[in-house]
Amino acid sequence: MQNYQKLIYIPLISLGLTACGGGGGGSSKPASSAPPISSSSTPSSEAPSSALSSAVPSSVAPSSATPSSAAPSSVTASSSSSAATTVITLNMASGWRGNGEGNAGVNVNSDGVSFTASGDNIGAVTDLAKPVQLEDAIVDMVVNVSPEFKTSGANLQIIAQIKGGAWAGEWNCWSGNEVLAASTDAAISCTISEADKKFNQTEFDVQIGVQAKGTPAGTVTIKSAKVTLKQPANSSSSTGSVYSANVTSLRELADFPIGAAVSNNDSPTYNILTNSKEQAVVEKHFDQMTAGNIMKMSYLQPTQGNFTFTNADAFVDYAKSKNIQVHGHALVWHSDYQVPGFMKNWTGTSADFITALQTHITTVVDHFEAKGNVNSWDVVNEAINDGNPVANFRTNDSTFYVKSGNSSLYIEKAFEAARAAAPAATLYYNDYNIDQNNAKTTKLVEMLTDFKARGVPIDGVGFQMHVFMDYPSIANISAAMKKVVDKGLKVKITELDVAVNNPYNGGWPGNKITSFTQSVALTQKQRYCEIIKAYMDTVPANQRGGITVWGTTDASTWLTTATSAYNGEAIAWPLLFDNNYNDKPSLRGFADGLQGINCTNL
Ligand code: 9MR
Repeated sequence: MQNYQKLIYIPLISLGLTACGGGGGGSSKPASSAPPISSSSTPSSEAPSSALSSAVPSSVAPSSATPSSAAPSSVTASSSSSAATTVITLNMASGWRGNGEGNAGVNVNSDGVSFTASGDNIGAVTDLAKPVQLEDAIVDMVVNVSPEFKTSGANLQIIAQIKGGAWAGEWNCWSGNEVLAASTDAAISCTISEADKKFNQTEFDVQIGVQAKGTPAGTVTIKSAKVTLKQPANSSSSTGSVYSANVTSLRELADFPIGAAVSNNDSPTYNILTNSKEQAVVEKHFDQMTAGNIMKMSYLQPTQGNFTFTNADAFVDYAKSKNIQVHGHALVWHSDYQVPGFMKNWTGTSADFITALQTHITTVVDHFEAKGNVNSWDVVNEAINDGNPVANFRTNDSTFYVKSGNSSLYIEKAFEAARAAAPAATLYYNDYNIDQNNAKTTKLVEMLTDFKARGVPIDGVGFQMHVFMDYPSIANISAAMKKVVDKGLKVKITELDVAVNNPYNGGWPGNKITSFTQSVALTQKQRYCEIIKAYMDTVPANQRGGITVWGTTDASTWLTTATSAYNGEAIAWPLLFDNNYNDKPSLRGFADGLQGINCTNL
């Protein structure tokens, strides 16, 4: 039996993952902070003017901090290749050097490579020998900072730089202090995708490392580091595919919202406010956006009473300017990473805790009601456990349950607060695996029956649907949706992606698909079509809340993180557009499903 839960929670929480490409941590960057600019490893005259700029001059002399000799001999890179990826594990025993003016150098010991974070841009780097094509490569590191570093409030920035030519650098990656815990391992990640394919070269070696940002103190230890190169050139998922789904506009094929989860500063690379390819795809095909991260609790109220709407406002304003609705996600979610510390550490009464929860909901919903185009909300996310054969509400793993006095009362209180603040908004309960028509679905229906009987204001159910090619069955997906339809509630597919690899189906990794071939792409097309068709066939028009995909390109999916079940390998290929924003066959499948066209793998 598949267990999707494993795939979501364990790593993200325990390692405090932050990823430049698709990860969540970057979004916690304090709104007032300067952007993550490198000035030490890039001569100051060529430093990009903002973190999101690709304005690296074409001709620049190397800085004194960067050795002019590109000899990479000190690095031992052990590579393992498959048809899909090459992973370079960096040697932590030698080859590293201090980087940045005034750097005291690195210490190498059994823990890894350490440096004293004595100032902004102080860090450690090592070399990768040419030829190495780093465009879209993912750099993953496990770092451990000292208590002084944590207390200093400084941040970390993974960097990469070509050691010659224009000395182009990747300066967009940002791991905010909030994702670091004193003396605790944290996984940080960066997708190298500085504009214009600067890293797609063979002439020069490349230096890779991490540096402190802000006014740091203490030490930083890099415990491990690896580089996962992009798909090989013959992969249809990473190269300029000649395929066209011939879909003019997905949203024009439906009279309900067609959405995508998008980022702003939580993923600088895929920032909807600055990435023109992301904008083009979103504006062409979607009329609803969900914030992948930045409307979660800790982003909006990091400390009690301090609401930080800047990033979310910019996101909503962009949507509004393009006539795109926003689906609010998520008012209440137990997952540790987005629960504000003041709630996790609550020592007051349960009644006061519920009041604090209501204050969060009321303040947030009021705020976006005033802006105008947030029309629906995931009010409570994932409150039901995965118990088998009997599911129940989450208990000890939910701050909300525990702090509400070991009670699920918080769920209905959340819905009541949301309804009071937004009488016309559509209010959803959102969860994963309920599409399996299993014990969790049964518990869901029990809750819906109870809520309806007692007048708790709920309008619909969000089926996340992070699914696989082979699981769950269309019959179970339809049956589960029908149970919600029969309650008179709306059904919304809120987070759809279809991973081509299923790590839970028993044969893994022996049956791992390592190359996104045309045949795989067409099978995925059929699967997308069948899922959308099941939705259209099962949910009556007036109960369709819409369909949202969880991301745009395969490059930005959450399923490629270092700590997901895919171990940082880009082998899920779960979305509608390839790494270069080209249409995939899955886009055609989605469109066919909306139009009732036969679902085929042709
Ligand atoms: O896609 C999101 C990823 O960037 C974050 O790191 C992660 C933790 O905050 O959340 C991901 O989105 C989740 C969504 O909010 C709720 N359902 C499961 C999604 C995938 O984990």
